[in-house]
Parts: sequence; structure tokens; C-alpha cells
Amino acid sequence: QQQLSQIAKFSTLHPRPYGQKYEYGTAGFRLLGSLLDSVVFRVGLLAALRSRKLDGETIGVMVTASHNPPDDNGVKLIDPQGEMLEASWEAYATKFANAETDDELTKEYLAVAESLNINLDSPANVVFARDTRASGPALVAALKDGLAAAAADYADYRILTTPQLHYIVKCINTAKTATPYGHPSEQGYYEKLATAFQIVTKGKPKPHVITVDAANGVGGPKLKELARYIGSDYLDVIVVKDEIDAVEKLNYQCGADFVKTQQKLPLGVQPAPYELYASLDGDADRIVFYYIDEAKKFHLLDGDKIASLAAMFIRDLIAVSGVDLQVGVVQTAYANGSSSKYLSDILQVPITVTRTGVKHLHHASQLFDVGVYFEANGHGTVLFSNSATKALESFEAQNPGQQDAVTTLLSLAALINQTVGDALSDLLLVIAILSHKAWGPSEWNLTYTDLPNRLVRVVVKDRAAFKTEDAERRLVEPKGLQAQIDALVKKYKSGRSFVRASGTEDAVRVYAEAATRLEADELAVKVSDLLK
Ligand code: 16G
Ligand code: ZN
Repeated sequence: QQQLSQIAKFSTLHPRPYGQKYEYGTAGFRLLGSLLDSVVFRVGLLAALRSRKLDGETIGVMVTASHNPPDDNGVKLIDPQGEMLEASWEAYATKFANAETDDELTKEYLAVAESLNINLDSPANVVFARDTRASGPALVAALKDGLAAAAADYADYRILTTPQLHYIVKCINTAKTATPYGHPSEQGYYEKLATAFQIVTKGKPKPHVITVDAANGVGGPKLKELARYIGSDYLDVIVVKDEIDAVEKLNYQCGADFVKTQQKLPLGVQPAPYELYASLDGDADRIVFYYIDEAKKFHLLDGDKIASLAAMFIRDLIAVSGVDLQVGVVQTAYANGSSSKYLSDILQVPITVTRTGVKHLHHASQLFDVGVYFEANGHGTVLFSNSATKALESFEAQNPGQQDAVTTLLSLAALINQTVGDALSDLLLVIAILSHKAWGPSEWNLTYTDLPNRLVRVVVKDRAAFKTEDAERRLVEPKGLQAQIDALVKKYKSGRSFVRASGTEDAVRVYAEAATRLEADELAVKVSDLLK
């Protein structure tokens, strides 16, 4: 009762902008920072309920808008094992955010508590962090009000990358179990990754220096700190685009999203030929790599290339170790056709295709002993199942080669963030593999050649009319459209195309690939024309 009156009282300080509609989507709530005060306050309330529902386990709240422009912000919830919020709770988040009045909000709060049998007097624990955006501090203040109103205990982890907060949430909730994930602090994160990297690369030549564009976001200072823990005996990293105080420069003509969608170098970055470069996004949960050749041609090594590299390396290590484990790869329809062909025909690893969105990939990859997932945009990770880790730990190696492979695999499981795609952890993974293979970026790029492809955004009257099946690869509605797409695709060598409604924008996306640049472009245009 007291909690409800506190909520009503605090809520008057965080009024909902008149007429504004909100939706908790695949990336949580994300829009102009100036429109988020009431939303973040209410997310605080929901985080408290979520924790209570789960017997006081710690829930995370991350305030970030990732690769979006500097004036945007966003907020998302993290479940106890460091995973995305359970899908059934997204609807509650949307309801809370859209409640018209303080009174309606307290009623929603009570309704969720009652329908899920949540005891409002039980403990609630929440941790939170934010990225470097200017609107962050005020939003965090709103969040604290929400947590205080809902009588939750909380800890402020200040500025972190998104994956660092996911890591900390998992550490806290596994602290008292037989398999604690790590020390629940930023230092604990650096120590875990640094130690694992040192073990994985032990005895290998020191990797070539890598230059990283940090999108002028939180990844810059955090990567420098991580490199300090690793030590310059093991790794040299040059961080560029690290002006976090110039808030207007965040993600501006740099960063993973810019490089991937524009297929070009970040503004002002002039690489030497065949040197490895990488770009992070604004909250450091995505990474893409690239290099230029002697003719200054730009070559992108995206999420598909990372997945293939990781799957190849892990598959080979498993083979050497003699442990009976299977590595599998999870992709979305956006994965380049050449990457899928390479994985299935050359590496002969199983592939699962899921709908777009991290939570779908994450869940599908938990079904493998070792599940590799990356979206083409550079978000991804490698999950080691509990049984795989146990099998490796208890394996009795017959020779030093096997022992080496087992040690490397176990260190990889520590190096690779097990909660979510993590640009810093993925960076170390790629560097470690290249150093094992004595490869530069061009050798890595040789594994397969991407089919030319084109992504087109088409604004339509009603994107909800576009219903798909088969992991978004085929349209069921509008009726008849898929048959027309099929007829077009048939005319192109190595042609493939699909249409799906965006989950983050009011538009549909058309993807097309074919044997040549010209054909891919033409196919994309022709399929787009069908939608008009
Ligand atoms: C969200 C997803 C991302 C996906 C993108 C597709 C999460 C955390 N993020 O940003 O994985 O690639 O949506 O956007 O799930 P679209 O639906 O607009 O094409
Ligand atoms: Zn991001």
C-alpha cells in the first residue's frame, strides 16, 4: 500500500509526454532522449517486479541507444543470467510506458503483481549502467526514482558497455553457485578476459597491432583499460574515435553500423594496406573488421566472416582434442549466401536459421554443444553449453596436443562473453584466432567471397500486412507476392531475395543477392517495385 502511494507520488515528477506512444521492441525502448524520462522511471518499477518474481535475483537495466544518433537514448532490461528480458514481459513494459495517468500506472503495477503472484514485500535487486550520452545522467535519476518508489535495492555501475553490464548481472546471480561466472565488477571483467586472452595466445607470436574505431562511445575508454590489463607484451591496440566528451560525435560517420551499412572507412581513418582495423558501435556490443589492399580497395569482414572464422577454429580444436562435441552456427536470412555455403559445404557444420533479433539467435545457439551466432551486422558470440564445459573439464588428455586443445577451448569459453554479443570480447577472439593461424586480414578474407548484395528500405502503407514464415525467408502475406518474388529470383544466377517488415522502423526491408553487383542491385530494385 505504501509502495503504491510512493509510486503515484514519484510518478507525478516523471509525467508521460501527452499523446506519445511507446513500444518495448527488440532493442528495448529507443527514441529521443528527451521523450524517455517517464519511460525510464517506469522501467525501474518493472525491474523491481521482475526481480521479485524471480525470488530477488538481480535484474539489470541498461540506458543506451547503441548506434543511434547522439540525441537518442534507450533503455532495456537484462534477465538474471545476463540474457535479454523474457519475451512475455515485453508487453508489461509497453503497458507501463503507455499508462495515461499516475493512477492507471499504479493499477497496472498492482495488476501485474496480482496476476503473477508477486509478493510486493519481498526483496528486489537491480543494477544499472549507462553509455556516454548527454541525456544519460538525467535518465538514470529517473530510474533511481522508479527503483526507490518500488522499494528496490539497487547499485549504480555508472558508465559501462552494454555487455559489461550483462556480465555483471550474471556474475551477481551465479556468485553463490557451483559455477560463479566471475567477479561482479568492471575490474573482474577485465581480469577474466585478460587472463583468458593470455592463455589462448600463449606461445604464439604477438599479434600485429590493431586499430579500433570506438565510434566516440563508451567502448573507447573501456578498450584502453582492457588493453592495460592484457599488457603490451601480449597486445598492441590503437584506439581512434575515442572522443567521448564530444557528445555530438557519437556514432557520427564512424562506428560499426556506419562501416557496415555504408561499406566504407570511418571518416578520417586512413589505414595502411593489409593492416587489421575494426569498428565498435556506440555501446560496444557490435564489431566489424576491415582492411584495404594495395589498390586501396576496402574489404569488409562482417559478422558472417567472424562466425565462419570462429566456427572453423573451434571445430578444428574440438577435432584435435578428441572430445565428443559438436559446434553449430546460427544465422539469419541476412547471412551472405557464400558464408552459409562455406559453413555447410567446406566446414560441414550444421546451421540453424532464425528470425532477426539477438534473442532468437541466442536461444537457437543454446541447442548446440558449442553454438556460434553472429548477425551480419557484427553482433554475436559463441555459447559453450554447461555439458560441453563439463566434458572439457573432466576430459583426460592422452597427449600434449589434446591437452593444449582442451586448455584453449576452455579459455575461449572464458574469453567469449557467454551472455550477449560483446565487441571487446569478440575483438580478442578474432585476434587470438588470427595469431594462431598466423593470418592477416586478407588470408581471413580468402575463406570465401561474399556474394554482392543490396539492402533496400521501402516505406509501405502498412508494414503489418507483411507476414513471413521459414525464419523470415518467405512471405505468406500479402498473398501471391512470394510467387512473384520467386519468379524474379529464378532469373538470376545465385539469386536470393526476401522481404520482411522491420522490427525497429516503420518500413519493410528488401534483401537481394546475386552473382554480380549489377544483378544484385537489379534484383533488389525489381523486388522493391513489387511492393508499390
Ligand atoms: C534490433 C536487434 C538486432 C537486429 C535489428 C534488426 C536486438 C538486441 N537487436 O536492433 O539484432 O539486427 O533489430 O532491425 O535484438 P530491423 O528489424 O529494423 O531490420
Ligand atoms: Zn549496440
